[in-house]
Amino acid sequence: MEQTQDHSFCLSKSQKDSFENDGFLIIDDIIADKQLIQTIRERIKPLFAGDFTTGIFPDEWYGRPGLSKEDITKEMVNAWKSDHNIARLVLSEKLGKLAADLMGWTGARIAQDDIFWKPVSGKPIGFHQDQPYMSFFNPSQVVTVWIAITDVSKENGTLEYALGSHKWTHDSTLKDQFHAPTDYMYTLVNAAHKQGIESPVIVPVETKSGGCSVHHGKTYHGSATNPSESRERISIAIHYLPSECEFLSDKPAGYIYGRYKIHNSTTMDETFFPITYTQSGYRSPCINDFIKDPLSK
Ligand SMILES: O=C(O)CCC(=O)C(=O)O
Repeated sequence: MEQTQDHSFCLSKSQKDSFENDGFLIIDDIIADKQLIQTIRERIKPLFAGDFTTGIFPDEWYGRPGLSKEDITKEMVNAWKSDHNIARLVLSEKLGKLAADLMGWTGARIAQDDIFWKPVSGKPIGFHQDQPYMSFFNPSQVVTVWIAITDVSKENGTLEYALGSHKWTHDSTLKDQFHAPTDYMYTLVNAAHKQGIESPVIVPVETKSGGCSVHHGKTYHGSATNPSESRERISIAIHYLPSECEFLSDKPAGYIYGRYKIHNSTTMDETFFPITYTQSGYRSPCINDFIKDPLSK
């Protein structure tokens, strides 16, 4: 099977300019391997039921059958460790190159992945910036590639961006609700007002499955309740750091990342934070094992 590698992939100047001006970029059909997207779509339900084919549990798992409310947006973090099909998407060189090229980095490293499974009538995700969630690293830069696993549009609660908000000068904090807030635009509207903007321009990501959007770590984004009576929405976000990134030595690394910080060291071990693309051609050697089907060994 194809491994979502495409070394010829290149962004145009107008795509780079759009990202620079708007804080995001939507690209249709980024994943040529439609079979992989379909396989991942079929794996979502078993994954959330706890079927981890590699034997490794994800780092976060909200939306467990029988334990969680049915109408929240289910979320799973670092499922690439739990399922080799997710790994084949998340550890793709092409997506790493896309992230690095848009940010002007020499390479890209996985911070974490994040599955969002928004059922029919599924509750919103509050507007936020990604950067404050990843403030444990040096250099402190983040970019996210968000891949549509189902077709996505306003009709099924797609991701929304506040145009140009990556250039706003007031950064958010983490004190507002992420899952199912009463008003999913609350943080955004406050931030816009501080910036002197009455009504921020909101752009929904509309693309078919296999398309993607990429957003800067400072771009405000969130998503509404799924208004559809029949169409769930599934997407996988991949948060990237620059390949040379290290932990800050003087700051606790937080709830998930702290588990992987080696004592008295700032090194980010490539087993947990693989480098998926560098201009020199280097990729973390462990990737080849992660993308193999463990059941076929
Ligand atoms: O898919 C969503 O609704 C939220 C996505 C998100 O927060 C992200 O990609 O950083």
